[in-house]
Amino acid sequence: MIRMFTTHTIRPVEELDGIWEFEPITRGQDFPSHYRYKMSVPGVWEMHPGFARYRGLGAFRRLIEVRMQQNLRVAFAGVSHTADVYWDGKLAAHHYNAYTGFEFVIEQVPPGSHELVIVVDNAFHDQSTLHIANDYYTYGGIIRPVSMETVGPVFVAAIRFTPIWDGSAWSAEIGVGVRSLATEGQRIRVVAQLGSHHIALVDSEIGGRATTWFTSIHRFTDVSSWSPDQPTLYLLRLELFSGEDQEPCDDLIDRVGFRSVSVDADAVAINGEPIMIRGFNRHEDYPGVGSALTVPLMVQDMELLRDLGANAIRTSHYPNDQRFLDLCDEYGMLVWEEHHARDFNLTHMQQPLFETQITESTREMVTKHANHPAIVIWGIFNECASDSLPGRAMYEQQLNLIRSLDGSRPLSYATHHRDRDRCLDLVDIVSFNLYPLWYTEEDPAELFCAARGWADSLGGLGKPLIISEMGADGFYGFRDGSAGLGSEERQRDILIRDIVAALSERVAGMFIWQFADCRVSEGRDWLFRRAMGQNSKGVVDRYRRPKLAYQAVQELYRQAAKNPNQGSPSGER
Ligand code: ADA
Repeated sequence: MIRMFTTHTIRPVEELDGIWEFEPITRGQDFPSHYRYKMSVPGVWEMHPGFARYRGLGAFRRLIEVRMQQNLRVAFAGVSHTADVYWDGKLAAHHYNAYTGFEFVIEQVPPGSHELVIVVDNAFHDQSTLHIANDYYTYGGIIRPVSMETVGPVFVAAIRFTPIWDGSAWSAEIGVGVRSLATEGQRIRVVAQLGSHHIALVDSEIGGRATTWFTSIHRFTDVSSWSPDQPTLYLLRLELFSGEDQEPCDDLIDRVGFRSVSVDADAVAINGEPIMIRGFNRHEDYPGVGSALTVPLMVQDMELLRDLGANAIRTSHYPNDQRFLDLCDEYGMLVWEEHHARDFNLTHMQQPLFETQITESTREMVTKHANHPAIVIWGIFNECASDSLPGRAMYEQQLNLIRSLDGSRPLSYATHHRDRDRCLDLVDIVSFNLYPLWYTEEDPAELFCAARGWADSLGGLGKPLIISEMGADGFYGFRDGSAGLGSEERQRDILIRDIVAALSERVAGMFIWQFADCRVSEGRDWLFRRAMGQNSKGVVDRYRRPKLAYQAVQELYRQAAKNPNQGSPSGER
C-alpha cells in the first residue's frame, strides 16, 4: 500500500512490493551473477538472520514483465540510505537519504522481460553526511513501498495545495505540474474536483520535454475546516486532457484539508484556536521490521498515542513514511516534521557534501509532504551548530529555502545550546531540548522558566516556547521501590515533574522524549554504548509494552486536554 487512499483511477499502477532477490556486494563489484537470498520489499535486511548486523552494500533484483510498449514511471518511497537503480543494466536513478522518496521515468519500454536492480548502501562513510552512527539505527533495504505506473506522453507530475483563510472563507492555492515526454509542444487541460467543487484549472499550451507548473487561487464555499477534533479531509482529484480529447488521459489524486496555522507569544493556533501541544517524539523503529513499519504497526502507534492523550508528534529526526502522515491527517494528530539532521557539530556541517545533502533532504520533505494538513510545523537541525555564526548561516539558508517552498507553516528547530544559542531570532517558534533530573540535576519548573528567559533575550521574545524534548531512561521490567537509576519508577517520576512543570510554566507545548524505545548504533563513543543497544526513554518499550510512565503521562495529558487553560492539572504527586 503506497498511500492510505487511491492516488490514481485512470493511470495504471502496479505495486512492486513483495519478495525480491538479494545478494550482498562489495564496493566497486559488478552486479552479482546470482542472487542467493530473498528479501521482503518493503523491509530491512536486518530482519534476515544472515544480515542482522550487516552494514554495507546489497543488490536487490526483480524481473518486470511488460506486455506492450509503454513509458514506465517507477517510484521508490524510501531506500535506506543510498540507492543506485539500474534498468536493464543501465543506471536509471541515484538517490541519497532513506527518508524521502524519488522517482524516474523509462520511456518506450519494449514488451518482454526487464531487469530492475537496485544497489542499496547503508554504510557510514564520507559520501554520507546525514546517515552517520547515531542515537537511532540506520537500517539497510528498500524500507518503503515501490510502485510502477504506466504514463502517456503527457502526465500530471505533482499537485500542490495550500489552504488560505481570509477571515471569513476558505480558498486555496492549487499548483499542478504537468510533464511532457513529447518532443513537440501541445495543448492540455486540467480539471480539478474537490467535494462539490469542479474547477477548470488549466487550459494552455505546454512545451515538449519539460514539466510546466500552473498555479492559481480558488475559492471554496462548501467545505469544512480540518482540525484536531474534526479532521475533515477532501480528495483533490486532478484530471488531465490532451488536445481536444473529451476523455481524460491521466489523473492524480491527493488528500487535503482546510486549516490555518498561526503563532502568538503563548501558543500555536489551528484555525485561530490556541492548542496546548501534548506531544511525543517518535522514531520509525520496531523489532524485526526496523524502519519498515507495516501499516498495522503504524495504526497501533497512532492508537497508543491517542490513548496516551497526545495530540502531536515530532518526526524526530527525519521525514516520515507518508502513510503515517496520512494517518496523522485522518486522526487529527498534529505533526512537527523535520528534515534529516541529528547532533551535527560545525565541523561535521562543513564537510564537502553536507550542504547539498541537507538541502535535498529539506527540499524533498517540503515538496513531497506539504499537502498534509496534519503537518503544522517544519523543523530543521536537531541539536546542531546553532551556537556559532557559521552554523547560523546554515540555519538561515535552510529556513529561507523552506520559506521559499512553503510560507504557510511556522518554522522551528530544537536546540540544546540554552543561553548560547544564536539562531532563535530566525524562527517562529523557540524550542529547547532539556533533560532536567536526567542529564542535569536542575528543577524542571525553574529550568523551563529559565528557557523562557533565554528565548526572550536571544531574539525569541514574543514567540511561543516548546519543550521539544524532555525525558529519562526507564528499562522495561526494571521495577525498583527506591526508584533507582534506570528504573521504570524513576522515569515515571521524572516525566511527571517535567509535564507538571511544562503545564505550569505555560509553555506552548511539549514533546516527550520519546514514544517508544528504539535501536541505536553501536560504537565506542559513550552514546553508542547505550545498554541493550537502545535508547530506553520510551514510555513503551520497543514492542510497545507500556512502562509505568505510560499511565502517569496518560493521566496528565488527558487532564491537560480537558483543561487546556489551567496550569498544573493535578499538582505534584
Ligand atoms: C537528544 C537528541 C535525541 C536523543 C536524546 C537522548 O536530545 O535530540 O535524539 O538522543 O537526546 O536520549 O539523549
